[in-house]
Amino acid sequence: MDINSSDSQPGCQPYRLNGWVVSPFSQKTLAYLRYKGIPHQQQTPGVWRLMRTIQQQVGKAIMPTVETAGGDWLQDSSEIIDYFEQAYPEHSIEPQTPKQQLVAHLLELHADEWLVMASLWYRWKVPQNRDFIIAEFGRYALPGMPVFIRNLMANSIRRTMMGYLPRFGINDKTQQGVQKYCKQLLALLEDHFTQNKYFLGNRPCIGDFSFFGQLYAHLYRDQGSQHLFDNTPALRDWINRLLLADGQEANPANNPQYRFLPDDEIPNTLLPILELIFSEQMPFIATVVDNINQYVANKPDSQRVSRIVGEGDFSIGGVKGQRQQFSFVQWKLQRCTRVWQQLDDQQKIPLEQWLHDIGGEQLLAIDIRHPLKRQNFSEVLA
Ligand SMILES: N[C@@H](CCC(=O)N[C@@H](CS)C(=O)NCC(=O)O)C(=O)O
Repeated sequence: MDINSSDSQPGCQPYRLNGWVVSPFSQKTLAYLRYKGIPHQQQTPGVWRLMRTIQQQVGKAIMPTVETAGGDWLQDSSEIIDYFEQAYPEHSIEPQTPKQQLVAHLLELHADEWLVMASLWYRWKVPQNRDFIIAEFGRYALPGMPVFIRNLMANSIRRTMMGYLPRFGINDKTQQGVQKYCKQLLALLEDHFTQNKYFLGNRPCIGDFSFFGQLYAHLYRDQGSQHLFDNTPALRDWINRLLLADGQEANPANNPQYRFLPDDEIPNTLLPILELIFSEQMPFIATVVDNINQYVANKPDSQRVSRIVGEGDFSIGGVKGQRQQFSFVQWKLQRCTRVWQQLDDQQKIPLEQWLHDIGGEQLLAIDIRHPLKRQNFSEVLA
């Protein structure tokens, strides 16, 4: 059993994943565990477990978290997946060649930190979702409680979430842009998955799991946005492939069949998606990095930067807005920039040339002066 149906009973599995079916980062992590065939048990934490045990262990009431049989806790979907990639290196989801590695992490950055705007808008602003999502949240937060109490709780979560939307730059003005962007992206994904099994060939990369989390947990599952997938059969097949994965593709006996594309190839159908990332998301990320640089310049003795370093201009679907700058985004960006930092000068040249060719040179110009690292479940200056 898994979080897509109901709780599994505590058993003797080495890892326990705490997360809700409606949570994109939980679905990202769960899809990964399923695909790799890593033994795990899923739990849907109620509000008490979230506010007490999980808060005590990782410092916030957040999902997903993973508990190991040894009593260690992991938090943040990317960090959790990194942990498992080390523990289970067979059939790695990390491509070994530079372009593919970079693209995998750009896709991760995009789904986790940008597509989330569409996920949030459709879930909380589309009226047809209201009753559905209140029932869902009530069921997971307060299992076993009467429906009217669940509804009270779920309504209060809904109000809180609606209050958060402007932080992400989602308001009456930008919502048009959010919808336009989302529809454009889904069309591009459809085009890609008509020709490719996963983003980079016959094996999913981290970007597949990040996109799956946002698309499945919110847009595909929520009643008010399901219609977006009416004309995307290939995208639906890709979702189902990751939803039903059972470790078989990652099984050593099947390894040769399930590989990334040879010769560091990036399918042409990914280029317009990368263009979308470079034209709208990357300029905003550059403002986040600038403000972190500024923050540390003003406070040279600080060990950490604040969670939100300011507010920056952005544009989505061609509509301009302002959104808060979460410093965490730089940590996610560093997962991209470290790809070429690890290369020697000779190896860097073709990668940089390729970025120029596809309009991504601004990525090279982003000046991360103060890298962040994760320590005790939060970001600190490295
Ligand atoms: N960067 C985190 C994000 C996790 C996240 O935002 N989780 C949401 C639910 S999908 C949550 O629990 N939010 C509550 C909070 O941030 O306090 C990850 O990748 O795991």
